Amino acid sequence: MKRRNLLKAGAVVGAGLVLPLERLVASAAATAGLAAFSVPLLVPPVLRPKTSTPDTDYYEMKIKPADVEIIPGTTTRVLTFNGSFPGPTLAVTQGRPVVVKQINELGEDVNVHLHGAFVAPEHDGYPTHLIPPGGSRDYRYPNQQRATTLWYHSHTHHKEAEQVYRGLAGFYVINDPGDPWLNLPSGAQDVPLLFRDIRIDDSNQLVYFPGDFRGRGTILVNGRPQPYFKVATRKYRLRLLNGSNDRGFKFSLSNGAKFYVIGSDGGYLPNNIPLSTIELFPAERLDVIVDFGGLPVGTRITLRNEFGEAAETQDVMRFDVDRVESDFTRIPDNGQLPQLPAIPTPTVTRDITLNFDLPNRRFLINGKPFDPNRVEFTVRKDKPELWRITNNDTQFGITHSMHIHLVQFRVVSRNGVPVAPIEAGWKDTVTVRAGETVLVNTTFTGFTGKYVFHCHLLDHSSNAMMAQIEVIP
Ligand SMILES: [Cu+2]
Repeated sequence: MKRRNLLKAGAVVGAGLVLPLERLVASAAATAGLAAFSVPLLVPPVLRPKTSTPDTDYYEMKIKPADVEIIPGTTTRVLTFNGSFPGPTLAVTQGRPVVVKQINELGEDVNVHLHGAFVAPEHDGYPTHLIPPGGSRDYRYPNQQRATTLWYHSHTHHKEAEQVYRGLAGFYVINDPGDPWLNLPSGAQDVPLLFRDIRIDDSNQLVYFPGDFRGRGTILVNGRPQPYFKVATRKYRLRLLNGSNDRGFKFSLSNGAKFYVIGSDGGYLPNNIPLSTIELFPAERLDVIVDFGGLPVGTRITLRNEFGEAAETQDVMRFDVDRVESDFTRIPDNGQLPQLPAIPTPTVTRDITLNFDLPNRRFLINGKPFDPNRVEFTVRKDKPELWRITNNDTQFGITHSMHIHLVQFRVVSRNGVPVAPIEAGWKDTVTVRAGETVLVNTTFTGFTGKYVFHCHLLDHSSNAMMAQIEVIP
């Protein structure tokens, strides 16, 4: 159902475009030439601070094009942070601020948004706060929020979809100094995995069309197509991020093993949730533990995508058990993870509608395209709000989502039914399928100013499906 919705979404967005057939054929040929699970998984490098003071770490990144190896033996022109595809991982400590200087060597305007972060508006990567070519900007991140996996990416006005598609995204992990007490898998067993799709042509170059969901038939994990990952007989903590513009994933493991989900977008869940399948829509993260303990060396387990439309999008990556190791880590149990506070009583209710504007081939929030000069809602700081978000695209069955900057919110219900535990924790992005009404409880704290909220199918957000709030004291 959801897959069909997404397929339809792709079809609808592409309605105004003619997709050259030869490129579709070339796309299939390029990946058909490479056997699945023939390249090793790469883990993005962890960036070191350039300098540190007693209370702040200073990082620096250059945003620049680079030629990287996606298909073995060939190079593909992508956009990068520091030449890395995806960008280097920032691993920071909760409560310790960092400043990231972003230097624009792209030749076009760009900016950087830290997705899921609690930041002042001038450091949020507001769509029109741009770094001109040759310029730079310092982004200050206080890291005063729960330990979790965030990600940074381009948020350039009208251009975020193409810039993220071409590579401008990376992990940002906030570690809690108290985490070692949990005895979770760590070090080489704590692995960020960015899943996304691309369309690649017969000269191994990325092809971008807005809404080209069906043409993006090659799945990358951390920038490599359908990689294998050698694992030991022990537990691994996998930080899953869907970095696709439009594609949703429904993951399962070919041996029927469970994912022990311990966190969502904004922090830990109150208990591990064992699940055989987990869905991950664009921009969402899940923090999961997978246990390879006790499996015979030589065991191969495929990470499957049950939403995939063909073998190339169904087989995502493979875990190859290649050595025996002892394991003293554990899956946190009841009472070991922080409990969720009660959802506060809202003081105001807001209605948000999402719909495709067929005559103009664009996507609207409350019937309007994004206008940086218009404030959709003026909200009071520290007052709990209820957002009632309705996806009206039943005619085309288009899935949307809602990402609200600055906050981590709580999803209350979907079509009147309380959400499952996996969605009941801290979230910054929620899927809203066609015809659904999702209730979200959110409180804007800490900062005042303008922040955007938008669908995180980036081919929609960059095509007008965005609006803004202004937080006032
Ligand atoms: Cu959308």
